[in-house]
Amino acid sequence: YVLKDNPSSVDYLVWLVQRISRNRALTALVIDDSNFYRGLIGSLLKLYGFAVLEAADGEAGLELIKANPQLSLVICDFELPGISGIQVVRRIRGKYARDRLAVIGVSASESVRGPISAQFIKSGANDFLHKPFLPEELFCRVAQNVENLENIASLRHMATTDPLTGLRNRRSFFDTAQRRFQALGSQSRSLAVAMMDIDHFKKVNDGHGHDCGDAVLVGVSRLLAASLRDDDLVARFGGEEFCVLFPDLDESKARKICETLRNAIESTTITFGDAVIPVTISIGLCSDRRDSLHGMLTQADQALYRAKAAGRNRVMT
Ligand code: GH3
Ligand code: MG
Ligand code: MG
Ligand code: MG
Ligand code: MG
Repeated sequence: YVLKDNPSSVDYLVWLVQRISRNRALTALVIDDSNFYRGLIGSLLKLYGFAVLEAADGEAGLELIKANPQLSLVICDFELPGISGIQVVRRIRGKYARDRLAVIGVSASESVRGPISAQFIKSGANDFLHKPFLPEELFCRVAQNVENLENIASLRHMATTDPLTGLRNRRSFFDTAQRRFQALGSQSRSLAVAMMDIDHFKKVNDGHGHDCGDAVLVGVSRLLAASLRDDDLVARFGGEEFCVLFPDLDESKARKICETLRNAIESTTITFGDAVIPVTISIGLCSDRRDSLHGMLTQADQALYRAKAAGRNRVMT
């Protein structure tokens, strides 16, 4: 992705705009007390395809950040009425990481130019731009920073998502479930975990081919994702194994939900070409919160083993 030869500035900008805004409209916030610069930066960003929000002081800027979680970029002036640009950046970083929201500091103070850029960056800004600047300079900084965010977001997605089913992968399940488990601390709220495994899945692969097996995995995943509450955490744990964390469900409620899931999967027909594939799952459930998350998963796995041994297509605790 390097432009050949020596492109004109206009070509370069058009190329960059196409790259960074290929997925969605990006939103930027300009915090500057100077009407001139706020208007200039805002209109340049609009020209490059950004939706732009503006604030004339730090507190107003922080309010807009809170109200607009889709923000990708903040351009923040150094000298502001009320809290300084540096304080704004520190407050932003208390809540939003550098790899989720890019901040570019700007300042016109010539005499302390070096220290201000360093101060901004040490406080958590991703970059710095000195005023006055050429439009092209602004855009190169913006493009570089937004592109970094997008690359990180796409790596994060790949690291946490199972590519076949779109469900969370095992790593993401452990990270998130562990955080949820710890957040419960000594509260008496209930929690259940279920391990689920498709029955005789090998027969699907052997009888209809691997692509058909994949289609079954996708079908079962869709059904799982659609049947669960927003707060439930579902993941593809491995091959044809899935795992669910149910917050605030005691054993009898969790058992009912698992029974409904098991029944829904048994009743659904998954077709592949002309073949109709019967699918059932076995579920092992643990709702004993005294243990660690790992301990709960081990117990759920043992219950799953018992469900298999007892004839499959059933829920066991
Ligand atoms: P059981 O009821 O005891 O669970 O029997 P099973 O056949 O479901 O279990 P087994 O562990 O013997 O086989 C699981 C199979 O799942 C073996 C493996 O090739 C297949 N598998 C794992 N991942 C994938 C995948 O991503 N796609 C497909 N098509 N098959 C997969
Ligand atoms: Mg100012
Ligand atoms: Mg097995
Ligand atoms: Mg299986
Ligand atoms: Mg298995």
